[in-house]
Amino acid sequence: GMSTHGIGWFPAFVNEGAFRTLRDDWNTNVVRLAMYTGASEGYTGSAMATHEALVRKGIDICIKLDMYVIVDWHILADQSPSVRKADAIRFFDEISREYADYPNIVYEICNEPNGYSQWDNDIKPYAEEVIPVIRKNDPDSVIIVGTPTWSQDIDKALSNPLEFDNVMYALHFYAATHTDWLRQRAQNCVSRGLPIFVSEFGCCDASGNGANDFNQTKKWLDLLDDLGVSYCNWNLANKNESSSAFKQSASANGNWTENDMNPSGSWIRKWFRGEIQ
Ligand code: IDC
Repeated sequence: GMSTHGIGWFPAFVNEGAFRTLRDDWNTNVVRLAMYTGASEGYTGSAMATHEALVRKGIDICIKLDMYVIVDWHILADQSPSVRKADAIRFFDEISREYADYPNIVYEICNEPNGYSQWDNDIKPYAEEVIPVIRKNDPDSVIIVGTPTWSQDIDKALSNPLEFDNVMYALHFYAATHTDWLRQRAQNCVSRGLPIFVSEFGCCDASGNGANDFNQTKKWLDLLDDLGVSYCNWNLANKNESSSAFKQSASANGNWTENDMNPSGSWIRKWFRGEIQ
């Protein structure tokens, strides 16, 4: 599937025409709704309710279109998910209560812990507080948990896993930055039974910009297909950066043509359609 950019910055891309095109023309079955959760990233004051309303709008569209939807608590600038833990608990309690009857929803409770945020003493305890809140309302939905170092250190989760069912761990890669060594880690962890979900990857470098490396992207996606691991591409927007699927001139409303797409958007659409061997 595709991941949105921050829905607070690119709200127009949360619409039925766009998601329908992703389903029918891009051959995808999941949309990830990225809601940034740092105050410095716009999740503050009255904007919080606005962004949460956009999440609900995106979920409703995915339910209507019979697609999966990943509700991504997109922690990034805050480094540790503990910073907004109280809001996370309130938000996931509300969403899981409202949508308990819909198997479409996948919860992603912390996009990319980074910096000082470590697994054993920070991310795992956060997950141990947030997961029961969701489980109380929605007993068996899939919950994705981010891992240290911008969701690269899945090995930390392998050494000290969570004791809940239906939990998966996030592995994120940017193809021009993360190559053989991180693929090796993915392979090792999966072979040892760790359930992983690549809820975000880019064809370019980790800045979200710079040159695409489709050769490395293909190595990654071939491996993930072999392992049976799902993935979402960053990002569904028309920002002036190479990871944005669309040119700034493109509309947000779907029915896109080649002319609307950046190289990454064009490549990833072909990949999803099985047109790249
Ligand atoms: C990037 C966006 C960029 C934005 C920046 C800061 O592409 O437009 O200015 O965030 O908010 C991630 C993050 C994701 C990043 C992306 C590229 O999950 O939010 O988006 N990236 O840097 N992890 C690794 C790379």
